[in-house]
Amino acid sequence: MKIVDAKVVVTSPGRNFVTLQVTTDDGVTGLGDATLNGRELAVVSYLRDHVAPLLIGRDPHRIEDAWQYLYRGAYWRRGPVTMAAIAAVDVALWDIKAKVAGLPLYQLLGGASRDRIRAYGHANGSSLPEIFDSVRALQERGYQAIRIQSGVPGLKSVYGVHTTTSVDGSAPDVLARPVVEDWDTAAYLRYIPRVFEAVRNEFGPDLPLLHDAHHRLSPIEAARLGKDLEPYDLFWLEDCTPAEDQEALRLVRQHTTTPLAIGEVFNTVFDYQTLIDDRLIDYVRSAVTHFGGVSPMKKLFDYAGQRGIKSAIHGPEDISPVGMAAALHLDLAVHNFGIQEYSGHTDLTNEVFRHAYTFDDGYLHPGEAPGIGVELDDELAAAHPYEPGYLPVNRLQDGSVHDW
Ligand code: KDG
Ligand code: MG
Repeated sequence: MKIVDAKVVVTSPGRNFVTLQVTTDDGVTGLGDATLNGRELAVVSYLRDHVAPLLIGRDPHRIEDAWQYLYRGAYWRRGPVTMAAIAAVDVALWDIKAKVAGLPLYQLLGGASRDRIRAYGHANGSSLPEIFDSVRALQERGYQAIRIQSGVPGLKSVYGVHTTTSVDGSAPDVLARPVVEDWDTAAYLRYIPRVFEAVRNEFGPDLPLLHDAHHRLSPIEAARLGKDLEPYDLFWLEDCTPAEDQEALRLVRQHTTTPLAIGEVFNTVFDYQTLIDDRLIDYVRSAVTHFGGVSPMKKLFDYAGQRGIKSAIHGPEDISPVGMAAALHLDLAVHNFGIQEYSGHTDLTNEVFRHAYTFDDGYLHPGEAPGIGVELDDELAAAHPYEPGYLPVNRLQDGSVHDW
């Protein structure tokens, strides 16, 4: 069997998605997600100009060899663009292998370790009543674990949640530049424990609650937040310190028993080495789409599992249904599954990417279709072309740039 075509499809059914479609001489197709929010076209070029030509003529079954060829062979390894491109190839080849075998991918990863996959959803609001309504709306959709993001008095934006209006109220000039948001760490640290106290009082002790600090805190600030949140029994505090600094979490860990999660912007296992070896975290949060695909994610989970650390694959709406499907096959198969983030997609996105996975009663399942279980509607995808778009940027009150 040989690869005869590798096509990059960019579509925007509400937001941009980049998909690699690999076709074999037997007419089997495989899909991989390569969406890098706000930098999509860099990955398109990497795939189209530098990777697709190298795939033609290769045996699609040699997945590990293709991965090593693209990772080691390029010399310039790691980084989000490279690893998103490699991820798309890896997932597309797993999709082909599983389709040829006539099995859903999870069967090739060892088979199901569980019957269903617990998901968490995103609640947010700029006031407590808005947050409560948002939690109730998620509960009505079946969610049994919920991430809470809150506005902070004095700040105009709810941080870490995609917005379309700048802090000055103007609409974004999406063609030109990102919207600007505002931030005040001291105000945030004072306010967030009150939000979780109110949510616990409203919804009781049993509901698993999560919170994402989006890399905005210094180690000592994160340590204080972790301690202040202990009475509210969080499932985790996510991305509390800057992603580049593994040692930062050592200080946080020394001060709090609030569980810690990190990894959505990590690209390789080396970003986790100290964190896993020294048990500084409880959950690894990488996305299949940004970590080089199913192959390295499986290795990461096996490594993390040796230290009792669990999986929690990144799954916001900027991971396409292709990336989500790949995640769900891993979730079902690995023993040390923790939880799966799941925001869902618009109806139009679900039409462009028809998928076998399901969400019921707060639990996901990848379905039993051979492969990863996603089919791309090329015509509908083409009817919704790329639209320039950025994530927001964040500035402190003095005008300096802070992490978003
Ligand atoms: O593109 C950025 C998003 O993926 C990110 O903001 C989502 O932090 C996020 C999360 O935990 O889902
Ligand atoms: Mg996050």
